[in-house]
Amino acid sequence: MLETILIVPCYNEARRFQPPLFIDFVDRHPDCGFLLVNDGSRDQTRDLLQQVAAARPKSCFALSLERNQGKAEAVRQGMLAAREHKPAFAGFWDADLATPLDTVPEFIALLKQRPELRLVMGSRVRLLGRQVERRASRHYVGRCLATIISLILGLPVYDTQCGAKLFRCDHAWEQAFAEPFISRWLFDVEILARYQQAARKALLPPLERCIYESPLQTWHEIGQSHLGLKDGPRVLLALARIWWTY
Ligand SMILES: Nc1nc2c(ncn2[C@@H]2O[C@H](COP(=O)(O)OP(=O)(O)O)[C@@H](O)[C@H]2O)c(=O)[nH]1
Ligand SMILES: [Mg+2]
Repeated sequence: MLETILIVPCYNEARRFQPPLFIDFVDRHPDCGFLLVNDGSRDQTRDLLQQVAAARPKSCFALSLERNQGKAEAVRQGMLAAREHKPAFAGFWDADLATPLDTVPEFIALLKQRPELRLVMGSRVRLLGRQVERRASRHYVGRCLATIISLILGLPVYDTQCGAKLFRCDHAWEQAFAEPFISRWLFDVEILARYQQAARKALLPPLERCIYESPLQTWHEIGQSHLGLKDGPRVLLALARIWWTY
């Protein structure tokens, strides 16, 4: 039985994806497994993911979507597939390992030590003595976006967009991934909005008490971001749609 399953959404990741890091991780952490989702890639991603699954068939699984559907749907499909394994915890982790896998056990420990927590999210806070490295432009654009998101959600959250999140597999988690998301890149915001709806119906405690942002020790920006300044209007429009919908 796998206690923890991590969904890794992969789109054209043949150059960045490093099979040995994933295999080594499950060898050191036999309670953990990966569900690797190929999101309609046009390179060798699918084969690479299948190689990992073949190398560790008890803990690594590959899922392949025919056509590219975006990170939100890739993660959602992974979560739906993960439910079959009945894990205690399920999360998603960016394939570039901008957040190192060694952070996973920290997140698991938090969920175990504090039963009230439903979700642990990585938070890219630049503090002295840590290695949280982003280009300055990306840092400031990201901080502006994060502030707007926090205002829209009415929640004092610092970093919704970090690609490292681990959920307790409860009813709220099932509900959060039951329906497709309306945005491709801001689905993290939608997840929080869905948790907030659950809290409003008293199905969850207030989110300030059951979601924990864990400041990362290490986060390295790897490669180009898919969002740039030119996407500003599109991002704001997507946020407006999310605000309207939820
Ligand atoms: N660009 C892109 N990434 C996707 C897609 N579907 C899944 N992903 C995955 O989403 C994760 C985050 O992507 P990344 O390129 O690191 O974006 P970042 O948020 O700018 O760092 C990676 O694991 C990607 O492989 C997609 O349609 N487009
Ligand atoms: Mg990245």
